[in-house]
Amino acid sequence: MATQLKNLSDFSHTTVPNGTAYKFAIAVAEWNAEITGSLYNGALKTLLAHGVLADNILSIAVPGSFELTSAADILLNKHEELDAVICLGCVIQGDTKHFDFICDAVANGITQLSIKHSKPVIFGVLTTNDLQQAIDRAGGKHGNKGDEAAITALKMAELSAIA
Ligand code: DLZ
Repeated sequence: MATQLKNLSDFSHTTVPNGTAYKFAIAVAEWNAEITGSLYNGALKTLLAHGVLADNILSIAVPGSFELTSAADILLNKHEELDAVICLGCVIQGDTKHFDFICDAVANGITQLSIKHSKPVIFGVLTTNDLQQAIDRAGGKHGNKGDEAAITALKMAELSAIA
C-alpha cells in the first residue's frame, strides 16, 4: 500500500498515460470562438494522439464560459461512464466587471463540480487582458492550453483509476 514519490522534479514531465481505456467529454464555449476553436482542436488532437478512441470523446458547445459549469454537470449526470470533462473557454478583460464575475463563477463552479462528482473537471479557460494574450495561448507563442488541458485530463483520469 505504501508508495514513495521520487524527487518531485522528476515529475515535471511525467509520461502521459495512454488513453485507450478512458472516456472524455469536451465542453467548449462559443464566445471568442476563434480562440476556443483552437483550444478545442488542440485538446482533441492531443487526446487522439494519446490513444483515446474518437467514439469515446463527446464534444458539446455552450454559449459562453459561464455555462461551462452547468454543461459539465449535465454531462456527468447523464454519462456516468465519463472519466473526465474538459472545459474550454476564453474570457477577455473588458470595461465592465463581467470578466471578474465570469472568471470567479467558472473557476469556483468547476472546483465544486469536481468534488461533487468525484471526477476530474479540467479548467481550460483562458482569462486574459486582451485578445493577443489569448492568441498567444491558443496555438501561438505560449503553446496551446487546449493541449495542456487534454494532458491534464489524461493524467487525472489515470489517477482516478489507480488511486
Ligand atoms: C457576456 C460575456 C462577456 C461580456 N464576455 C465573455 C467572454 O469574454 N468570454 C466568454 O466565454 N463569455 C463571455 N460572456 C458570456 C457569458 O459567459 C455568458 O454566456 C452570458 O453571461 C450568459 O449567461
